[in-house]
Amino acid sequence: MPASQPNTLSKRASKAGEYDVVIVGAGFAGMYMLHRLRGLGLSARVFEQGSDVGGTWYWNRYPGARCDVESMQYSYSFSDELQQEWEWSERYAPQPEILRYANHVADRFDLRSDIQFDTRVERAVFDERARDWSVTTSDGKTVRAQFVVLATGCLSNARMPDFKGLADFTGEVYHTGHWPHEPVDFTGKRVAVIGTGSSGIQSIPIIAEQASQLTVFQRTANFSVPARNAPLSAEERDFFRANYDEIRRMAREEMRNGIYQELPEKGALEETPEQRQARYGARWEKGGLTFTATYNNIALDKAANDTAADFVRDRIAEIVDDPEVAKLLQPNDHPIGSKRICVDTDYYATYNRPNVTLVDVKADPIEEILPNGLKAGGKVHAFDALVLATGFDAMTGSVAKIDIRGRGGRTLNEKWAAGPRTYLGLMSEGFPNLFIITGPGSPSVLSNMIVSIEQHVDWIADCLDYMRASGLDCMEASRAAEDSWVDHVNEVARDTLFPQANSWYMGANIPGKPRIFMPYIGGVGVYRQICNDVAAKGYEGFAMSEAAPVQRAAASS
Ligand code: NA7
Repeated sequence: MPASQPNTLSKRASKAGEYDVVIVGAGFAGMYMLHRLRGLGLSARVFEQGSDVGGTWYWNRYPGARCDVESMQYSYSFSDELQQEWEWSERYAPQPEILRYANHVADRFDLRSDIQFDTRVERAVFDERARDWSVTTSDGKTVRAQFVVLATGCLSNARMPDFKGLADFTGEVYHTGHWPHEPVDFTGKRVAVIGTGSSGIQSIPIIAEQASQLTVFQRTANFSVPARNAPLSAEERDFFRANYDEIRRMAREEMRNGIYQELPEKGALEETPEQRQARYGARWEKGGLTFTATYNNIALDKAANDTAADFVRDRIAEIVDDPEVAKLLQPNDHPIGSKRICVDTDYYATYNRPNVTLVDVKADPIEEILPNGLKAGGKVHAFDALVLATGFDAMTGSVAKIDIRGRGGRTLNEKWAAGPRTYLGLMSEGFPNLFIITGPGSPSVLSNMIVSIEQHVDWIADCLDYMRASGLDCMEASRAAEDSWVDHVNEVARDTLFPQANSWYMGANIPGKPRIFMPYIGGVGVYRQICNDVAAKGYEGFAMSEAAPVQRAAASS
């Protein structure tokens, strides 16, 4: 940095226990944030609760765990060497491979030396006089940082259900989001799975192959489409590698959800039933999340949505032999896509196996867990191992676990008691110098997470660079900007079918959680443009303040 340039940020590099930035979490967001900050010459410390990098891919080791976005796209784009050299094995890489990739990135960019593992951030308190944060970790230490970046992940706080008697179950208990590191072998065991979201739907076919008996307890049926997973051919890999520049650009700028795909030009009702059948059939055969992008109004128009939902319900009836079981598996309480659709391998066909039983716990709710099974609707089901595929306190759960105190000692949990409030999903008013990566109010979970992570990290890094160059040391979302952004997020969601589902997008899976549609549904391209415009207008909607003269002097000395 030239000597004349104000250097209000990097003053902290030299003092022990003081950093320009503390990053919470070493998943894909935290790792890339660290890499970018290093490139700016800023000092950063990452605290990670797990014993290694990978975030959600570190914790979610359940059988069959895969990303529902194709690997050639669910991967970093910031380094062309990285994207050219990494060999994804399958269309949807399995969790161990994604975790190996995360480890490769950590090693390749030498990130580990600035990451402290096995350490939870428990508290972060903003000091209004010093305009920095004091961050206390589970090892009892406190460090100071001018900025804190929450890279805590959207699906990182596994939700343990509060079933009566759960603690007294004498067999093995697993949560899909907290799976052991050692292989779990269900061979010859009677296994129960509670939950039929994505984690249940991915793991059930594999558990069914091992277990002597598998009982699936379903409260709500979910829509699932076949993954059509397969090894990637050299030609497929080469196509992406040769065209990555354009593919990534389109995913970022032109696709609503950051996934490169064919975009529909028509609404579902503009075509005849036969034409629709053919189009849905083609997408079904192709497999994957883009099924709900067969037409451009599936998320908007219930009648259009019904045509897609009926198509999937018909496929379920075709695949599942027992009509009663098929009926139970057919979702009928929410529009297709209003909960994240699942992407599976042989899920519905698994119910044709003689060792698999489906139990409807909507009709007969689980009353209690017994030492050797559970009781639902007065009936006892016996099993040796229990798998809880019961999901996450999504989007806000991991932030809420940290005692974050902003201006006037107000906690973020107090501020968010009626639902999260942010400006652009990046900052919350009253909490200066605190950034959230893929926070509520940004496209996050509605998108290819890596596309959204990279966009946020780049925006934050550019912002810190701008602040350094401008002699600024404090930044905060304004109340007015935040209010109007929250209104906009709600307004855009209201025009869609999404609020009709009791989804984790709405916080509806957690008893007592405010029912608010948390992600921004305007699409990643539109959202990126809004964020870029805000930055281009001198970070419009954010209040930024200059470093005190004494701090500037100390910093540049
Ligand atoms: P999800 O999608 O939240 O699924 C959780 C499942 O667990 C869902 O079927 C729930 O039924 C069920 N559940 C939760 N609590 C209970 C109780 N008490 N009794 C019965 N059933 C229960 O989590 P996943 O981990 O599968 O997937 C999360 C995301 O990860 C996924 O969308 C992908 O983006 C990746 P409910 O629907 O609430 O009736």
